[in-house]
Amino acid sequence: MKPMHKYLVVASGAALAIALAFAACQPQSAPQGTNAANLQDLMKARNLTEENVQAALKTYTPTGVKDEYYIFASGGHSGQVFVIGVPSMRLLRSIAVYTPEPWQGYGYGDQSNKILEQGNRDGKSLTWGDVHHPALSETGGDYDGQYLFVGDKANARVAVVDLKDFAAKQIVYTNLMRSDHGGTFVTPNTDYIIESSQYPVPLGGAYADPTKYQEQYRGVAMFWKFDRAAGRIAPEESFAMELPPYMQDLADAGKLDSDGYAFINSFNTEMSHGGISEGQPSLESGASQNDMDYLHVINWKKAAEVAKAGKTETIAGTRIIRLKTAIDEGLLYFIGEPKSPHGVDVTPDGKEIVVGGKLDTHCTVYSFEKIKALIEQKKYAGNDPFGVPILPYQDSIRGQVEIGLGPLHTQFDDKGNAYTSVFIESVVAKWSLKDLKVIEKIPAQYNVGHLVAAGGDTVHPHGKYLVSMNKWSLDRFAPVGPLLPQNFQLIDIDAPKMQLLYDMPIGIGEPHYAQMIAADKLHPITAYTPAGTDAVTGKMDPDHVVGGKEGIERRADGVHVSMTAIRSHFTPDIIRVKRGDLVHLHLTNQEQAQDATHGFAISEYNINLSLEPGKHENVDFKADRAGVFPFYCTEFCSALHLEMAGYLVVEP
Ligand code: K7E
Ligand code: CUA
Repeated sequence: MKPMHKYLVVASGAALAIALAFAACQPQSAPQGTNAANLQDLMKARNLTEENVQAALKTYTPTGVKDEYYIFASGGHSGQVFVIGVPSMRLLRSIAVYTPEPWQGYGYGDQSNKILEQGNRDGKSLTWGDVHHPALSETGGDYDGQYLFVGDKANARVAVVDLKDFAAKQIVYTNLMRSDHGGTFVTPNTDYIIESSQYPVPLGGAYADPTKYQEQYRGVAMFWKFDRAAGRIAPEESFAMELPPYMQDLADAGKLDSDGYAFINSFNTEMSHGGISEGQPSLESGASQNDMDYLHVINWKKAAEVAKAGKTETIAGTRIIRLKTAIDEGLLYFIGEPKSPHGVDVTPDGKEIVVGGKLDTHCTVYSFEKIKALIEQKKYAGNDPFGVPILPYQDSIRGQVEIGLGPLHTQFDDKGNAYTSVFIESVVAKWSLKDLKVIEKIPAQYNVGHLVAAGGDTVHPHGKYLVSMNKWSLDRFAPVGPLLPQNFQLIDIDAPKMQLLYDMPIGIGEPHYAQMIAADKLHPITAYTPAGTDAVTGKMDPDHVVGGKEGIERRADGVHVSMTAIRSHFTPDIIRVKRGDLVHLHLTNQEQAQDATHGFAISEYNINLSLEPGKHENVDFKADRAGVFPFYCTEFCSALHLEMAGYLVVEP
């Protein structure tokens, strides 16, 4: 037997050709499957081309070797975020945000229940979210690896995830909107997190018939103030801006030259509101009549001053700059954008804004310098029906790029190139920012939505890798019934020609946008220290349990069980209560060793906690049925893991 590693060790990049040639010289035995004696036989047996092998060598990550980048991908209607390693495309973990998730114990203990409860709008328990646009916190326009913000389109909420422990810490919302889409996007130093509404509703949750759409429905741009020291959004320091009832879409914050500004797309400037069965055009056709919609240009820095000066009203608990004030103070301008635009992306130098028109074949490149000059000269082409000044379109743009059918979203590399997803054509188009010409297209399988490149929306994009986040996978994977996974395709963008490297099915939700960050920017903890820490506050939980101080105590408010977990037992391991007792369980994992996580589940009580090393959890439940209920550790933590169990004994 010829040892395989002889070829694999040398086979990288240009060395591959040599390795292959060498392999070809070896005597041909009759190889089958992975028993093949040499590389070429293996390729033959598995029907692989030289390009396939090259792609494999660019992504294969041996055991123990870590990925160079992390992707934080929105989880769509799973309500989660997926963390994926690049270039291996291995799923590293999910982060529960808007949806209870038992593995993480999220939504099954008091600490995480409190976070989910923050997102219960009007007291209504919401157990899912539609995550579209995650945003990493930035310092000076670069990812700093500290926080991740996550928007929920379905219920107009924004969540904060701490990247120290990859866990959700806060959910906020404003009653000014009921759905969002232009969220979340951060300003270059994460002063504000932008969230803009998608489907206009009457401000503050009031009732108004859809026939009163133009008079009473409104869009909103929300600027959530981030308190970095606290690691939380400060709702009381946040403010909103009223917008006309166009359907605001994606947003992006200006940077460098355009720092202080925000850009938001819109469609449906026709103000169509549906009503197919009431003799009105459907939204689909009603919203697609005009050749131009409006790019919203917002001076958020000035708006923050206006809000600080108190020129706001408070509606449904949120300070809002009314539309008239926004116009009078010079905070809001429109520019035409063709046609039914979707993505808006500021270039790495902050000088230009790229807009993709879903029903157009172009990307339009706006010049911030020109926009600023037009605003200063008050050179308007007119006003919209609400009085918002419209800047002349031709004078605002540098030009257009003929991209193809259905350009959506754009990312950037370190060599002055832009990459635009082209939905209808199912390709990724690489084009030159300098001369606005398409350089190359690579097919995507299929219907590409967002793209993500390494640092692709920062002031210092890395190039290297790009992932095409495709909506349909069709024939790419082994069939799994009518509901198919999405398809993430990893593309090498450093090669002279773009090369497809890997297809990764996502069978848990529909990702939209993602962020790709260099792994060395992240410094996650391995344990909560000291043991007894509340994972949400980061402080010692007042009810934490020290070894030797365990016990069961009947108090006025119920039975308090103070329990510890350590390999491989719970103390106490028999909990005796009476039927009808309210039980307050306080449980500390005493471990500090990496990966020494214990779980805690009680049969038929819908409880499953995840106790990572050092974590403390509290959970209240009513012992409402008499009987004997086993509890056990749900993480295979040691050789005696099965013995890590006990009984909840509920006397009749
Ligand atoms: Cu899916 Cu950014 Cu919500 Cu486009 S959006 S694809
Ligand atoms: Cu602890 Cu299994």
